[in-house]
Amino acid sequence: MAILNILHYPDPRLRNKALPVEAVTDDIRQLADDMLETMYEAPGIGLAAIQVNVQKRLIVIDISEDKSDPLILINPEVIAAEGEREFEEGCLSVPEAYEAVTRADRIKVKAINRDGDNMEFDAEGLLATCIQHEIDHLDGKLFVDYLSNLKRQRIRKKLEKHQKQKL
Ligand code: GNR
Ligand code: NI
Repeated sequence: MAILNILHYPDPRLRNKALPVEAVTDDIRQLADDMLETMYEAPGIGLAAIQVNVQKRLIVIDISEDKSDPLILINPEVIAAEGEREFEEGCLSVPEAYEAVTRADRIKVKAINRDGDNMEFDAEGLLATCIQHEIDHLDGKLFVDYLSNLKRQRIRKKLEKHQKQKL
């Protein structure tokens, strides 16, 4: 197990597009386990491989209060969406920024699990929000892209300042 380094906005590597996982190997399972450990340690409720600089379509999620419900989704896709829901989002790659984003409220998801089996399930509420947020990462998209230019610039300037202080 290992804690991985999480990239921070505006790192251009967060704009990379992730490629489909061709086969669920032990290496992929190891990456998923390291991502779960990294997510729990952060702490967060989701993490996409792009955030740890791996260009593969792999996300992990756990919205439980007690780390009891880890979900590993490989090549996840939203195949149906209904309704709208606004939720105050945050992102481990955009520390200390929280803003409302509107997304579908109910989705049908297709993915591959850690055993390499296809699966399909329905998600709603927080889980639906989180899955859409993570799939956006795989396409190089961040929640700040849904905000006004002004809000996004403010967030970017604040994070750039923090990063300079660390150098
Ligand atoms: O930990 C996280 N919390 C969160 C809250 C509202 C909407 C989405 C999220 S995902 C985020 C972790 C993260 O950055 N995943 O990419
Ligand atoms: Ni995020």
